[in-house]
Amino acid sequence: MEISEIKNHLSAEIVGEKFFVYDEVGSTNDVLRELIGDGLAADGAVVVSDSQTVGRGRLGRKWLSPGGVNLYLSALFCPEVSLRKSSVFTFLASCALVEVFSGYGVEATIKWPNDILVGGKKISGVLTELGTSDGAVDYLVIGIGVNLNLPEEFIRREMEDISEKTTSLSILLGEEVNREKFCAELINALDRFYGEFRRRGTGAIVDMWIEVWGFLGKEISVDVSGEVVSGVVERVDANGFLYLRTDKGDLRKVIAGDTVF
Ligand code: BT5
Repeated sequence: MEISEIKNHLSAEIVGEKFFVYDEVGSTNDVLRELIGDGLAADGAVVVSDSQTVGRGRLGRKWLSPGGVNLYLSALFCPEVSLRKSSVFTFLASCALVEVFSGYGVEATIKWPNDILVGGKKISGVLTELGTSDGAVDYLVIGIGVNLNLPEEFIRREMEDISEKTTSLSILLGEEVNREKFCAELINALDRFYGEFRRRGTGAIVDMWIEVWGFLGKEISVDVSGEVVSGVVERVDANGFLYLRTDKGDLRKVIAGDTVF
């Protein structure tokens, strides 16, 4: 990825003010954490890599990260936010992604908590990791993987078990995507939503997210550590926790899990 080409499209204030571009890393989240440890990364710092050898998802899952085709980005946020509310930053990234996809005429949807789908197929995922001390948030590292020019053949050949559930922007558009431009657009969108958070707090991000997510008042099923909880989404609180009314009439609070369809 060409750093100068990314900069050409940047209009962000804080996010991407400092950024680091690599050809290959283990995981951009780890590189950013090392830079933080070395005192080289401040609020808004961004790490981008052309490929990742050990890209990861949540709960030790793998994120397939072939070189030269996709976007692997980690952004550092040092907000005043409590531990309880930190998952709102996953929402912030999801809103930014949906907005950028819509600029390409692609209607993306959010699968709670961290997947971005188009036509039911995963195109992007968000991995939020925290740095804490004494129970308080020092920083958040938001890792984002986006399938940009991932070819159909790669998906068929290398992603057998999930090939039916995976897509990329180039497949949807039928043409190559300029990765640098997309990267800058995503940084710009993250910056705008971060500005919104700083002005109006987590509640504003949750409200926007609820709107984009679109499942308030609808029934969903969530896998919570192996137990599937189904119910109508009665509300989403300011921490981003879901409240599901089950058919037995109980109200179940869901903090973490995976949506199942
Ligand atoms: C995620 O986890 O979706 C978060 C992915 C975050 C990746 C970024 S890349 C930059 C930064 N550096 C990192 O090391 N990670 C972040 P999760 O919800 O746990 O989903 C993981 C699952 O998605 C896997 O188990 C596969 O089923 C599927 N998957 C793996 N690679 C994929 C890909 N390239 N495209 C679509 N689905 C994929």
